Amino acid sequence: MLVKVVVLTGAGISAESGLATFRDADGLWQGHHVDDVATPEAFHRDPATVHRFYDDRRRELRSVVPNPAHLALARLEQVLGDELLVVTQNVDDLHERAGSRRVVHMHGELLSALCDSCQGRFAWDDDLGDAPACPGCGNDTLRPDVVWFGEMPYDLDVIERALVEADLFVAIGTSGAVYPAAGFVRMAALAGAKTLELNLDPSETSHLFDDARHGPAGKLVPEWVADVQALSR
Ligand code: BJW
Ligand code: ZN
Repeated sequence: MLVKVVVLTGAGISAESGLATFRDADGLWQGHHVDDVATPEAFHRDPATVHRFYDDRRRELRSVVPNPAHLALARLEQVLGDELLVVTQNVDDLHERAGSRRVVHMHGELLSALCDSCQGRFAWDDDLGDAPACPGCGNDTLRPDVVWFGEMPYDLDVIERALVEADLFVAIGTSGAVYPAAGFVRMAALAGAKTLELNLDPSETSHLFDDARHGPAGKLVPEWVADVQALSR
């Protein structure tokens, strides 16, 4: 029995790999709220601070590895193939490194740079704070290729099509505090999908899901994937 599944992941799935979430604990980066460093206004006001935030996180990626939750989703793709789409809000590359291939990064990627002059997007694994030249146009106008508040997330057309066709929507490790991702559960449910939340604790949108399991993703996701694998045999 193959079903169409859309999995939405957030910072919580990468927490056990050692990457900080946005809204747990004090939710601060060197005294800044995410809202202070993740807006176009913050970047124009203080580009050095915003570059430092992203350059630090890009460097940190080199020292972390996928955890059992990322690996379980890659195993699920082996079973479901094209019937699984992972939509991640995360800008890390841990899903890809775990082996997932059908991944959409709706909030962009740390390992990509976007040029404010020519709008080119370039694979990038170095710092951006030292004003490197854009490979496309030569200007020193590269910025992190991430989606800040007030900007349009990537690939919403692909995501919305998958949501209306889905039989099952699963949100993993996301607080449900940021739209449009926080609205995907309603969209999928309205189109007829069953919905499941896997999160450390109840999210802001927990009440909208048909079912919710609470605990660490590194335990819950492999258990859920094993359930799906058993049903698919
Ligand atoms: C664990 C765990 C473990 C911990 N195991 N779990 C409608 C209503 C109100 C406002 C709006 C609205 N529509 C749009 C807005 C405005 C705005 C918005 O949502 N504002 C809110 C603050 C209210 N949205 C936007 O501006 C978006 N753009 C937009 O809407 O464009 C126009 C549009 C209109 C209509 C349709 C479509 C488009 C853009 C949002 C961009 C967000 N950008 C950031 C930064 C990205 C780059 C970066 O990484 O720095 O994205 S902000 C930050 O939040 C980041 C994340 O992807 C995002 C979500 O955070 P996430 O992943 O949920 O993390 P946390 O920390 O919040 O939660 C972690 C969870 O994990 C917790 O629940 C823990 O319990 C759990 N956890 N350890 C399992 N081990
Ligand atoms: Zn350029």
